[in-house]
Amino acid sequence: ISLEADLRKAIAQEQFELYYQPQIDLATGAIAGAEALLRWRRPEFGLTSPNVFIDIAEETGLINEIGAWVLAKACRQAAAWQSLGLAPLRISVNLSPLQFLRQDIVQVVENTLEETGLDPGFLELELTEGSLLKDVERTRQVLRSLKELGVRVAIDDFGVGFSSLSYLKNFDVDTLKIDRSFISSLLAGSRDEAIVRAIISLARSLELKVIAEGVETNPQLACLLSHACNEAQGYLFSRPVPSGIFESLLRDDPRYL
Ligand code: G
Ligand code: G
Ligand code: NA
Ligand code: MN
Repeated sequence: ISLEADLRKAIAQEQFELYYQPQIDLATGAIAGAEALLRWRRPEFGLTSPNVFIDIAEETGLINEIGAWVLAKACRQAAAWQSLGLAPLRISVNLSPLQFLRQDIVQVVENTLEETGLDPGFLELELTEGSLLKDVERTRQVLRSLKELGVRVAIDDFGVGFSSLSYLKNFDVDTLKIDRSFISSLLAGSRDEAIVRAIISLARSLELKVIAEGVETNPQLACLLSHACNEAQGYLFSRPVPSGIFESLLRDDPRYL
C-alpha cells in the first residue's frame, strides 16, 4: 500500500526527525533527561506521529532501519550537546519489540555508542510489554548484556501491562515510567493516587528510578512531589520540541519547580 511505499521513500530521502521532550528532576526542577520522539515530515501530510506509521513499519520490518536511525541520531545529538558544554543529559530512546528482539540488538547498541562517542551511561532504552513478554530467558540475557555495556533500561507504560509485576520479578531494569493513564486524573485522595503512591514505593524498594509521564497540571505535579517521585515528563513542562528549541532550553537551564 501507499503508506509502505511512502515509508520506504522516507528512509531513502531522510524525511524523519527527532523531537525531544524534557524529563524533569523533581528534587531540583532541572532537566535530567530527554525522550527522543520520532516524527515524519511527510510530503503533503506534514508532521506525522509514529502512531500513524509504527504498526506498518513493524509489519514490513522497516522499523529496523528506522529504529537504527533513531538510535544513532539520538546518541549523536546527546554527544553533540555534551561537547557544547551543556549540562550532561540522559537520552531516552524507544525501542520497538521487533528491534529489541533482533539477534544483534546488543551489537547494534554497542556499535552505535562507539560510532557516536556517547558515554553508555547517558543512554536509556525504553521497552514496552511487547518486548518483555516474548521470551523471558532471552530477554534476561539481552538485559544483562546491555547492563554490561553500561546502558540503562526503562519499562515504558508501566502498570497497564498484563503482567507488570512479573516484569519486575524477572528483569533487572533501571527505571519505571508510570503510564500516563494513571497520571491524567491524579488528584489527592483518588484511586489513581493510591496506585501511583504504590508504584513509587515499589520502585524505591527495588532501587529503581521512577518517572511519571503525561504530567499536564500543577495538582498532578503536587501529588507526585508529595510522594517523592524522582522525575516527571509532560506538557506542563514542555511538549516534545525540535532539537534547536531543545538546545535553547538546555542553554537556559530552567528550574521547573
Ligand atoms: O510522540 P508521540 O506521542 O506522537 O508518540 C506516539 C507513540 O509512538 C508513543 O507510543 C511513542 O512511544 C512511540 N514512539 C515515538 N518515537 C518512537 C521511536 O523512535 N520508536 C518507536 N518504536 N516508537 C516511538
Ligand atoms: O508511549 P510513550 O510513553 O513513549 O509515549 C510518549 C508520547 O506521549 C509522546 O508521543 C508524547 O508526545 C506524548 N506525551 C508527552 N507528554 C504528554 C502529556 O503531557 N500529555 C499527553 N496526553 N501526551 C503526552
Ligand atoms: Na516512551
Ligand atoms: Mn509511555
